[in-house]
Amino acid sequence: MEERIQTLLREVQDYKGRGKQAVESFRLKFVSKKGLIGELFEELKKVPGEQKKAVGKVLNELKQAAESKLASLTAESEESESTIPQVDLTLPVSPDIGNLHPLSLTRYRIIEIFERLGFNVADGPEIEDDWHNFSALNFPENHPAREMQDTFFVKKRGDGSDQDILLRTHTSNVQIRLMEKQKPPIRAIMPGRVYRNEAISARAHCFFHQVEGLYVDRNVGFADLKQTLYHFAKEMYGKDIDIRFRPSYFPFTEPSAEIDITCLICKGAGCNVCKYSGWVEIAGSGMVHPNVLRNCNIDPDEFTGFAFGMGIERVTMLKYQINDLRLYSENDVRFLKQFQSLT
Ligand code: 2NM
Repeated sequence: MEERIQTLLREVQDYKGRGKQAVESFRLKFVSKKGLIGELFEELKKVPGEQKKAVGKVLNELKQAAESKLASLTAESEESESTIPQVDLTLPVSPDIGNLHPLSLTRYRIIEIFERLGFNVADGPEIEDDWHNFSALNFPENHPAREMQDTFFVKKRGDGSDQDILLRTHTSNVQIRLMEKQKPPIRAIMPGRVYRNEAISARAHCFFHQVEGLYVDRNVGFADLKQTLYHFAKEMYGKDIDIRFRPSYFPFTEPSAEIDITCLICKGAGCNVCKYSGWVEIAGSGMVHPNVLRNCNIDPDEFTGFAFGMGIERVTMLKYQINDLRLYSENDVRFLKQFQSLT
């Protein structure tokens, strides 16, 4: 019997199985009550008294050896299943990870510049009512921008609604919503998608993206508007560009101005992008019309404000010399990948 015990001890010590199943079959074979060691303990009862002590001693040693082997096999198999990852970490990383869309790159840059000037970022609905998209902004009832050819209507007045419901044509609706619910000082920019019913071409699309800005407080003047946009243009396009303000007209601002910078394509020498003027338009702006403030229950005798708006597509075109608006929405990877290093 002692010989059988020694053979089993060697078998236990040399056991090489790995993994959950091997550990379980080791337990069943040796350690469990009905296993080989259990059987030997049964036999021990029949061993004559004088030998019992010696045989019992080696049998107990075998039992302890089997139990500690089981413990180390169990620990080993748990470790290999939980902490050692089942992936090959030495494989090279795929170089084809994604990158930001150029319009996102520009939007993030614009937000960064204005946040440092103390502007918050505000958001609002793309499906809007006539009041927030047109009427509150001092658009006359018969203004051409309200016409069918420019605006996508979702629902016409009377069709279950007391006013037209439409896809916003600019992000100024967010300005109105902000002024309606928050009293000055207000200093925010509104990036977002806008919609206009236009035939798609290299220069026009039925949707595009804008960032508008609004600053309303006591004693906000045209000088504040000029300096803010002057700073923005230098940050966005570089210190060596020139900037000019040209008188213009918008229903929601008075006075209004359009802002030009030196053409980045020809550096002012004249090319087809700037139509040989040396200047390109980057934004519209103006002092918020008193009617607009009144429409939002802000007293124009106490508060004044400036507002501006620019197209993200246009800013991006100038910055990266992109000549066709359609590239932005075609998702051609050859185009998108060119912005990988800027992400
Ligand atoms: C522009 C140009 C000039 C503008 C004005 C307002 C508001 F709500 F304050 F009246 N929002 N946006 C504005 C002014 C937008 O985009 C070319």
